[in-house]
Amino acid sequence: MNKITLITGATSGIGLATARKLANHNFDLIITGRRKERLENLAEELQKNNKNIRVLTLNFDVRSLSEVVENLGNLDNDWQDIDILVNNAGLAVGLNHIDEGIIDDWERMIDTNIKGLLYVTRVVSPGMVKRGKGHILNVASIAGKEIYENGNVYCATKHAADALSRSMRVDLVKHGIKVSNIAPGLVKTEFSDVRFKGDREKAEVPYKGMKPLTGDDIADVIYYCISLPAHVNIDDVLIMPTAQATSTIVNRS
Ligand code: NDP
Ligand code: 8X3
Repeated sequence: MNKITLITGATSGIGLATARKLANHNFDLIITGRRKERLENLAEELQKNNKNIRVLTLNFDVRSLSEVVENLGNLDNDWQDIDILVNNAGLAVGLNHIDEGIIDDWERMIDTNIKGLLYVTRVVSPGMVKRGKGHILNVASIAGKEIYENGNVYCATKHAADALSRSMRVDLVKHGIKVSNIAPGLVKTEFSDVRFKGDREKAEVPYKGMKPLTGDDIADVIYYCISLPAHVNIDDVLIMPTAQATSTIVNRS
């Protein structure tokens, strides 16, 4: 029987690449996101290319506790035993000094990156506890290890995700559940388009003159973490482009 993996935020970037990677390795997939058409197109693509897997699409906003509970709390029997949870849905919105921060941007980041991750984990983890096994991977960031100018609230949410990875590991170790923190540096996805609210020119700036990571690079790491033997856990992975030494030191030669 295939293992069941739930990936939040599979409509783009890291989540999308992870869905493709895991489908190729015969995982049954629950893929989620707000953009329904993208989810359905992805499900069709994955099913077409991988006849031996099942794919379920769930279209909801991780910021809404009622939507999370409605979608993940009422799964059919044959989808309930989630083996792997990839808490990936997340975003940065805006890049301002703290005194000029936009409250709505702050709320979107806090509600998605912290509360959304918590809501999904709260609904999915009891099943893992009951079965005495499971693996939770939280996509945090270099921004959860360091802070940078204007990164304030995004960095705070990723520091929270990093702390939650460590807390989850402590709370769940006695139930045989693995927890891995995945902390990438610059990855070229739709992340920057979202951060700069559709301003394509600004969105290109972080990647100028350097070779960023791709969603596929992170998907490879996630697949590596989940394919290790039962007694081995990767606690934390900091994965950076070769051209990036810290959040702000980037070789753009
Ligand atoms: P993308 O913007 O390409 O993908 C983000 C995904 O998250 C989309 O599928 C989006 O789906 C989903 N998402 C966002 N908000 C919500 C929501 N409220 N409810 C449900 N799904 C949501 O960015 P990335 O792939 O780069 O980002 C994935 C994760 O990686 C994020 O947590 C990000 O913080 C983290 N990260 C990214 C880095 C980078 O440089 N790109 C570096 C380090 C970490 P939809 O819009 O359809 O809902
Ligand atoms: C995304 C990486 O450096 O843009 O988490 O904050 S960074």
